[in-house]
Amino acid sequence: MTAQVAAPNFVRHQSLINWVNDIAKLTKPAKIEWCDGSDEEYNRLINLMIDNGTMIKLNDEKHPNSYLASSDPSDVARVEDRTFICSEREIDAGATNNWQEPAQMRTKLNSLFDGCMAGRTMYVVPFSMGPLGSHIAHIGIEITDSPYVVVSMRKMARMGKAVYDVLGADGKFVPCVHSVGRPLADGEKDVAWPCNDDKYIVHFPESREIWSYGSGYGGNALLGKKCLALRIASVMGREQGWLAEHMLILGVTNPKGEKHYIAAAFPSACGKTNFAMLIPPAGYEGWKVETVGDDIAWIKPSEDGRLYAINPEAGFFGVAPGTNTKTNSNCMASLAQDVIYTNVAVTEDGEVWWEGKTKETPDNLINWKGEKHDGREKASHPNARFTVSAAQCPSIDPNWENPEGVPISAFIFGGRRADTVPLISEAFDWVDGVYKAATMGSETTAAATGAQGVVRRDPFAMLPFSGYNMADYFSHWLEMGEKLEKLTSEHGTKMPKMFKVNWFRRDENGDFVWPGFGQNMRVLEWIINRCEDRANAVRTPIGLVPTYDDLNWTNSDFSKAQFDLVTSQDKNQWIDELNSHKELFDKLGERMPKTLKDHNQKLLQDIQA
Ligand code: SAT
Ligand code: MN
Repeated sequence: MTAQVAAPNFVRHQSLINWVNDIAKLTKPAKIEWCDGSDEEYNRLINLMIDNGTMIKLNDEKHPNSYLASSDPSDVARVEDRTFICSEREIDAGATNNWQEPAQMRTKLNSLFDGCMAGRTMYVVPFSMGPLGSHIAHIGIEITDSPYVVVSMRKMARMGKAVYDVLGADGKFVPCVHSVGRPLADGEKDVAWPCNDDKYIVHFPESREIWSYGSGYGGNALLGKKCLALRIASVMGREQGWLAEHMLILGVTNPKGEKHYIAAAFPSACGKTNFAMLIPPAGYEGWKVETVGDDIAWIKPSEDGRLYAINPEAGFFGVAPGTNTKTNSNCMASLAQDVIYTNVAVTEDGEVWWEGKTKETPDNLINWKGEKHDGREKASHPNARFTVSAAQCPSIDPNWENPEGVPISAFIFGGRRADTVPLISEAFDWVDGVYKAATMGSETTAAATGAQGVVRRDPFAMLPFSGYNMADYFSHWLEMGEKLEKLTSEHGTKMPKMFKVNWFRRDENGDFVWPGFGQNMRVLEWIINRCEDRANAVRTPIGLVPTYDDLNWTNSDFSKAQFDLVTSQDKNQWIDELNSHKELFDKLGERMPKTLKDHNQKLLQDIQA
């Protein structure tokens, strides 16, 4: 039997209603629920999940209104090898994306989704990426059979009834279909975290559709985030002349009250959330860092050549392990109440814990799999997460919901590299900046399934997130630069500067040398001063760099010898590095812009000279 429920009167969009009924016909849920984003709905779904064993309520004194969800041990991270970009032509997906012929993929999806919601409720979730009604926002409707997705979307996006007012009778939306892929037979009891070993995260860039099957976790299932705000939005941005980027946005104010906004790209689980919420260390009295976003930036050029950025999200889906009051006290304060945790550990009296939260491991700990913690395995999963509204962050920027966005003074590109890449370098110009971003490398983390700790090229930290050919993506950035150069020279405005950082250099014992976290302020200050044309830099073959004396070491015991270690440039390592950039460029094929290939050869000559 197929459920068919008349749409509630707050939905006036007939083709949306028809689409919902078509999906219901295909997926055959027991019930359809049109979500309104109310407290009543949120609490009801939370209670449903508590009854079903998906979640527990945490100690209300320690964690008011907060819950812990535990996923199936096989469903803990993004599945990049099961993520597909099904453009009409394979070349438009490019060498770094999985591609399948769209008609073939549709046949596959039709068979997967046929009856996949049997015995379950199908939720219709309206959401806006970006402030509701803003000219830069985009609306999505996610159909899902997971109540975990519904409650998470309410924190991560502007979700609820008001979205339909913006949409009206014929507004545009991105259709997103999600199922955990675990139909229930008549009378069958549900499992705590339904999912399917067979997973498909599919994007059709031309028709701007998203279909996700088999996973209930994070970026696989909360389709507004990586799927819409990065993969689909990157395609829109290329067509419409803007950028959808895997970047945090922060604002830095110096004691004189001058404020600069910076956007920074790092791969998943490389400290974006910590950097976005940085607390200036002792000696930086009068400085302030404020948070606009911690993961995604949509960036548009204005008529005078400046770039303006918004955070399309409304919440943080951050990595818990390693977070504590020392590494990120703003984040810890954001977690004071109303949090959904996933895959962290919990004490018997309902207090959450993860590796690095406190020095001592508490007694009576239950690990993320629900077993008594015996110290042999980690208590929380390395990709355990918190989901929380951004509005709860004490460092949230007063402009974080400004629909016009914030003006960007500089871009930072960073990766996790034990060697080769120095702490900080500034690009010679836009092309060199695009080159630095295009050739980013990083050791892989637990944010995605697969081998961990191996260096892979992750251009712009967008390797898993570009919805189109990476070579075309580089061209889009190069063209953006040409456009900005023209506009900024016409209007007397400034081009954003570009920098590359590496907080993760290690010594011969494998220990991190740079203390990171709040100490990154010293690098940030130099960056701001470079933007204001008042800091010194030395030219090296691979970029403009500060000397030890160019950074502010007030209240720091970081020595010149340590600085030399984290900023050293080894000629042979760099020859290998540049050759591996060339390998990436060769792999990206015929559409790879010649400008970047030539730049690679020029750098190779300079380093050998
Ligand atoms: O699981 S997510 O894709 O949302 C988080 C991440 O990998 O950055
Ligand atoms: Mn991310």
